[in-house]
Amino acid sequence: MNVLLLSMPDSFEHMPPVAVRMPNGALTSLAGNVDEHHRVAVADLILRHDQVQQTVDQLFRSFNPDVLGLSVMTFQRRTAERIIALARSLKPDVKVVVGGYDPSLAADAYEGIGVDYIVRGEGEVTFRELLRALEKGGGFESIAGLSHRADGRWLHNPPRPVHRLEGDDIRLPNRAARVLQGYTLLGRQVDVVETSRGCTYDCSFCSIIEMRGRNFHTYSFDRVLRDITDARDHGARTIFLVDDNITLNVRRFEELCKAIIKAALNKLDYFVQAMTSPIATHGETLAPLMRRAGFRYVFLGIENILEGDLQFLRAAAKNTTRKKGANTGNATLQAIDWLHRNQMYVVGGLIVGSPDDTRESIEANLEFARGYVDWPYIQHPTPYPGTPMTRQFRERGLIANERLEEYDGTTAVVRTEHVPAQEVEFMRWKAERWMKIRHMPAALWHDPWFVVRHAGEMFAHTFRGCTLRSMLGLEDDQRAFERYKAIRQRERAYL
Ligand code: B12
Ligand code: SF4
Repeated sequence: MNVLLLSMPDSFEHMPPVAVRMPNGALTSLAGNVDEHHRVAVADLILRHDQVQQTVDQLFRSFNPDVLGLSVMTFQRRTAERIIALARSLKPDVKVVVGGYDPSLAADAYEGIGVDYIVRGEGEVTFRELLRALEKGGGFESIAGLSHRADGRWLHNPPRPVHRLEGDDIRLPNRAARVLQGYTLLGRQVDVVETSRGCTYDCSFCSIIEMRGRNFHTYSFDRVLRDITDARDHGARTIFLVDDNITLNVRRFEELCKAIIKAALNKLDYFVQAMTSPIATHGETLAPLMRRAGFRYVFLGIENILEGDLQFLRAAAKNTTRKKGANTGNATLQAIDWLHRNQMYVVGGLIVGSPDDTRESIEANLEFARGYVDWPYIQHPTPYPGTPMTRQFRERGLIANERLEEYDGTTAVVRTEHVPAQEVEFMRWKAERWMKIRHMPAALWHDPWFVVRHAGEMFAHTFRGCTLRSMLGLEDDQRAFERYKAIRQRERAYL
């Protein structure tokens, strides 16, 4: 069968396509795990975000898919719906399959929009079995993790237990299946690699627990190194390790760094997401190893610098330093210090706009970001399907916006007890622009040619909505913010 797999074109404020176009790791993993006689094409629509309709049209003409698979996050649901309608108009009998976080956690929303199959949770084995059932013309009811229709009704088969990632059942991603090019992280070709799946924490804003429960499974180093090598052989110079929480097992992470160095794969740049606590506690040995292995950017899940907010986000435990088993305080500054001492950059993940936040508590977090992080990645709490936080916001009547296409993390869709949503977002937007500009010299030093060519566009993106008058302080920033909001509104209509 011909199988076309698409990821959505929607991006958000911290990932402007001019500088960041990241491949979707799920799709190449699915492509690597179907039976070999299928023809698979993977297209990340972020690479054609300004020509979505023409690209889908052209892919249908050239590839003539029997099966169309879409990977969808919640803020991309409306775009997915439109792509499905377009696909149906191009080929009415194409079988449409959806998977990823949104279809898994809000399966009901996909029942009436032209979808044939919903893959809930991990997809490799379920999708492989689905294609076999389609070829056989039956057997859908025995596929764990699949939702399908029978006699006009939707049936939701029992969930599939999470995979332990042992053995060769999940094969390497198939990067050769990609049909569009142009992945980049600040000018260097980027690819994604997994070394583990899962997390045992339960932060209230995170979808992971509802998606797969609290567990942690790892791939063997041999497989990870083969995967990195394959990414490099396909042109990658930067690798994003997309593990949910690689720092859960620090000893393993240190061994992984050593394995990367030993395999001479440390000429690549690495980008990873980490908790503050293990970096703070084990930074003395971990951080130098990370540096030697090639780590350049570390996304730190700081979440918030205030204890009350950390309690609400259920993120206090992962932000605490420990010595000999005893808690010794907030880990953030210590973690940042270890990373900076070892020449790594901190992407500061902060969340502002929790229910009890005041203007002062939001400002305290923004001030912290100004002082300590190299690249701000400040978001607002967003009520994604199935998270504990969503239930709390709903119970307290704080959800101000139900338009899911705006659930991108940088649009404030909830208000606090003290500050309206729009004002929370305004405060973040106003502060973050200048923090981002500060990182330009470091980016210029690393990738001069890219930055010289794209500095204008990057600057223009960061200051969208501003005019010379607003930059000179001759116009109220609120006006510039309104123009920025209007630009975002238009941009979201990808087709
Ligand atoms: C790495 C990552 C990123 C990376 C890379 C994204 C990319 N291009 O792949 C970056 C940093 C860029 C990113 C950004 C964002 N992310 Co993100 N990200 C993740 C993370 C940590 C891992 C995702 C991953 O690659 N896993 C590995 C792959 C193999 O697994 P997978 O994606 O789950 O896919 C499996 C199944 O879901 C299924 N599947 C997936 N798609 C499909 C399609 C079909 C057809 C089938 C059959 C099956 C299937 O099969 C796959 C293999 O088993 C998750 C989870 C987490 N713990 O936080 C969040 C997560 C996916 N991100 C999320 C969000 C919201 C975002 C942002 C909007 C904002 C933010 N919070 O940072 C932006 C938007 C990105 C954009 N387009 O602009 C949310 C999604 C919530 C939701 N309900 O939609 C998550 C769950 C985090 C959370 N907040 O809970 N993200
Ligand atoms: S530590 Fe990270 S992956 Fe784990 S639950 Fe919290 S936010 Fe999610």
